[in-house]
Amino acid sequence: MSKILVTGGAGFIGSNFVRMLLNGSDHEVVNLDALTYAGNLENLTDVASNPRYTFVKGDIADSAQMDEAFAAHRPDLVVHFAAESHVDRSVLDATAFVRTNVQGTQVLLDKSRIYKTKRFVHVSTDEVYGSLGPWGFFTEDTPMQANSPYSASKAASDLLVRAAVHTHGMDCVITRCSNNYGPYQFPEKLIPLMIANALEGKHLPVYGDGKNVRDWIYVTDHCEGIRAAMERGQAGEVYNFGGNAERENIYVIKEILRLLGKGDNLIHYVKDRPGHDRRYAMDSSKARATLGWEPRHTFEQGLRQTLDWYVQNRSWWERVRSGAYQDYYKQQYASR
Ligand code: NAD
Ligand code: TDX
Repeated sequence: MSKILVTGGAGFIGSNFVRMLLNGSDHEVVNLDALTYAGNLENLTDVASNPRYTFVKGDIADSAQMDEAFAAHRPDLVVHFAAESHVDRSVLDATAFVRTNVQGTQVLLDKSRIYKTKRFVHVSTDEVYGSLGPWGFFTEDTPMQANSPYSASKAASDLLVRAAVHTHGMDCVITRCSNNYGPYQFPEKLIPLMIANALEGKHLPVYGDGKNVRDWIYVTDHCEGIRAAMERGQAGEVYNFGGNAERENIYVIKEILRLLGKGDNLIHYVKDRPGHDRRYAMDSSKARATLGWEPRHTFEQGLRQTLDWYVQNRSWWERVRSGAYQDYYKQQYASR
């Protein structure tokens, strides 16, 4: 049994990872999260009373706060999800992206070294590789050519992790994954936004010609990859994870409408995202061969499961859209 510090565990992928560890291992989990707009403790109500779970509110870019958290909890392992994660927000203002994704990662690396954490798992993204043409795949050796302020800040954090390995001999592993979807994804990202808008009869905004391609992976498949890298990855290595499910955005959107029994008249083409990457596609053969990992869900299975979840958990995303979810922390934790 290890004590695992999960940063960003109140977000989309982090909360799915925390749930997986609590339900499927005997590890202790300390969830450290600043509860920005993207952090939602309602993502974890089903596991929050587990005696192996602790929540700590903290900002990874605040060195004093992180010192306090590491001194109090002395984690064996750190799995680092916390980030500003939405490309559109980074186009409007990159300040928080540099602070959290770059500075915050360095603070965590420093504390992990000082407090002798055994392994640091850094959760990164395929977007650090830039954009592909119609053919080819990203491998772990593809040069980083980040195009958005978001992906540039993630690429900077990857390099800081690499530097910690080479300069300080730290045991770090970097994971890079393609586009996730599934339960508890904040409805600003493509799939949950389109589902929520369709269910409310609102327009579905398609950027540009709708023919940009993403490689979709169901969130628990990504979480299993991160766990495999944590347990069996080699220090200093990078592992790509993809869903083997390239789809044009317009296909995904039309499929959501079809499965919900809604008409294509809700589709609205809008101005393109500035610098919009055309295509991402991952070669995950290294993770398959060396970690024994593979995704369990086809896109069709995963999308159906995701649609069912958003239909059945309408109050979850309605509370997110109304802002009511931000009161939950005050009620549950602030008075303790
Ligand atoms: P998210 O935006 O849903 O969650 C981010 C979490 O980090 C939130 O709980 C937020 O409160 C927390 N956070 C933000 N700033 C913080 C700070 N300064 N201190 C502490 N906590 C802070 O993000 P996500 O989609 O779950 O992504 C998680 C990680 O996975 C990110 O590092 C992202 O780059 C990476 N990733 C995401 C995807 C994807 O498709 N969503 C794909 C590949 C990689
Ligand atoms: O309203 C929309 N309309 C639209 O056409 C939105 C929100 C998106 N899009 C397009 C843009 C992209 O081509 O859909 C595609 C997916 O967009 P996002 O959900 O914003 O994801 P993306 O920009 O691809 O980045 C995601 O995958 C990699 C995550 O947000 C990142 O955190 C992750 O690193």
